[in-house]
Amino acid sequence: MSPATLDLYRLALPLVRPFRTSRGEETVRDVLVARWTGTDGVSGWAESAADVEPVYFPEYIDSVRLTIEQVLLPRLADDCPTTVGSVRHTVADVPGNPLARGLVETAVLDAQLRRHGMPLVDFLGSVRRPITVGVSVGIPGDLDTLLNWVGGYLDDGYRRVKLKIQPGWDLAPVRAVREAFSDELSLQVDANQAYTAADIPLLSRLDEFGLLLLEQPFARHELLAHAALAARHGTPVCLDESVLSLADAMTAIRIGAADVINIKPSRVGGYLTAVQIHDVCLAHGVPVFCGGTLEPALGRAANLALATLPGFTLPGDISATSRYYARDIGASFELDADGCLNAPEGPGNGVDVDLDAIDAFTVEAVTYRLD
Ligand code: NPG
Repeated sequence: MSPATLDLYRLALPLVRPFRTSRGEETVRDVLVARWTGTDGVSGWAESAADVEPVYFPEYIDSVRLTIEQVLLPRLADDCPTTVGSVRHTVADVPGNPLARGLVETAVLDAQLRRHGMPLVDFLGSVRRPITVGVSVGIPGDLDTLLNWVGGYLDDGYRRVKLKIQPGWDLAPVRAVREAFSDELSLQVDANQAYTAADIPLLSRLDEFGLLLLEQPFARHELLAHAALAARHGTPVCLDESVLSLADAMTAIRIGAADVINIKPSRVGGYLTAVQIHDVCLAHGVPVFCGGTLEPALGRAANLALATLPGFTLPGDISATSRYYARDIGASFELDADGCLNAPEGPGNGVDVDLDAIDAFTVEAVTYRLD
């Protein structure tokens, strides 16, 4: 038996179009990919949602790598895990760091499932079904460009549109999109924490546009401000960045800070916690949708599997590969005639990783041996 190994690849994937939010602009997506190979030689793959800098998550690519190297792997080396459950158990004493823990957990889970020939959907206790997906539209330079982009995405078959907003780019773009397209268009907005409680009167004016939801208007710790906004019973308030754990989700629901929760598995520490949050939300009648971070194939596939669970009643931020990438690290996902995507059918996340693409996009790689 050879020792288990963990390969970390830092990829730089060119985006087909710059993606701008209230937090900044990306033209290339840097993605940390992990390959866990167990002592039996079976590999599992996962992607991290970490960014280059801590602009969105408190963790970032280098901090995730260091946490794995200095904190998680030394713990795992003593008792080399073969299941996601044993990873969780072994690193249970590590507080926070959901992105680092989630990356390792998800790679080990993928290896575990591939070893047993089990698709992630089956492991999650769900059934494969077509997932209605939405598109997230970055902030363009002007309204005409926005209308062109939205029109193009609707022609592509997307059934729900999410507009990024920020102070100075809020009422006008939403009004323009509402006026240009049908009232039936499912529309939601995401502020990525760009407002403060003093903006509640302004944000209340979004009510007239019949939005599905307003996502994360305030800073992540401002749960009371979100609760105050939600108490108005206007546009439903959705939390994203505020929810880094199951406890965060439970607190938010308890104090009325979340009418909806965006579940991003990598943000909350992996798919097991994502399922727990889903279950709590379902029990409390809080709808959820699967969030996205411009995932390449691995994350996209696994998120589609997660989104088959029954509480995911809102379209996810899981668009077709071509929305972001001309070339991916696995087969592309394209919308079907109903504007849906399907999780692949194979074991684990179901993606056949294109090693040539990994090679082509890798800017840095490191291998750790657990012996
Ligand atoms: O379609 O994958 C997607 C992107 C959806 O807008 C989206 N993601 O704030 O939720 C967000 C945003 C994001 C992108 C967050 C990259 C973090 C990193």
